[in-house]
Amino acid sequence: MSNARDDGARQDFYQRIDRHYMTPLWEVLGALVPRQPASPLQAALWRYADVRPHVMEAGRLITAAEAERRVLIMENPALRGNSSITQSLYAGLQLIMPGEVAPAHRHTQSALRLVLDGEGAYTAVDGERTTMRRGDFIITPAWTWHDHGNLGDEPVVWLDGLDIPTVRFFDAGFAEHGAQATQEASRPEGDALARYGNNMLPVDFAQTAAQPTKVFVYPFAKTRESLLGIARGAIDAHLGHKLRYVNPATGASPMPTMGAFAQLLPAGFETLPYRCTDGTVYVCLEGGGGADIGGERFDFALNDVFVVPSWQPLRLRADADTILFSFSDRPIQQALGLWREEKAQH
Ligand code: GTQ
Repeated sequence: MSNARDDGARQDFYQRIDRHYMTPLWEVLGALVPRQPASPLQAALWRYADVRPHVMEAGRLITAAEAERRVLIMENPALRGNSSITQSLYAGLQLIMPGEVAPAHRHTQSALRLVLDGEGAYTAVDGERTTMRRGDFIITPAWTWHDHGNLGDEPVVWLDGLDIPTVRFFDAGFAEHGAQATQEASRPEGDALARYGNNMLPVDFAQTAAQPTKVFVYPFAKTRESLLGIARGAIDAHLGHKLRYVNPATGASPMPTMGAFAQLLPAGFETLPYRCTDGTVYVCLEGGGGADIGGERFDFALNDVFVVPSWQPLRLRADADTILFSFSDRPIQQALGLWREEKAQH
């Protein structure tokens, strides 16, 4: 039993141990070991129509070369100043103007790109270029050289997703600049996809489970074809028609720290409430509709980005045939045995 005298004695005790950089567990145990996740994140949506003018204004204020990467970071409203959209993930909108180059570098952070707006840009990964088309999912795994350029005549914008907060958590960030701004092409465009991404592998190829895939572009045309194909069959009441991107050599996620997904929701479809422990970033690639995130409602249209915190019940509604891309830290949680999901029955 606690009384006033005990409280005084305890406060005095806390102050004395504070000088030794110690603090009592019993005051914080409930928060440290919660009964279920209580994410500090806020659900949020970035309307592309609202933010695009700001992205374009950045294009007039600074060159890609000066910025190295001309990106407007999307920060979770509850994590301002942290460059984080979830606890483990970073997201931003990158702009590259015609004729510009974002110079070659590499880092221990892994990156994914989802092409949103404009044509004519490319990303080069370890000596191979890929033309960036809308909806393409492109990866630059940890420590791979990468640069971007725009050979076309219109601004190109894509979503960057990186594991920056994860790598920062481990204090394991390293980076290097390339000797040249633009990588020398050592393989023709399409080489990696032909070797590793077409249900075949080089005869002498061996890969360990943790290695990222050699496939670094997942063309939207293929993703779309798969989604439309499975949509002829039964639909999942919680997820719609949903697939995950994989390393085709292992079935694991393309990169060890970030998982990526694509789902099709037919016009008029509404999902049953679903929650999972991976805070997730969604992007609307086709159609539009609504997201109910823990009772908070958002409407989304083309290229809008929204974030769903860990363990918040999510309901999605499609007003037209809708394709959503999403990414999260699910592969980390699964590797650690932490990941959980829950499917409500109504
Ligand atoms: O394209 O390499 O949004 O290094 C943040 C850091 C993009 C990139 C970002 C990066 C990059």
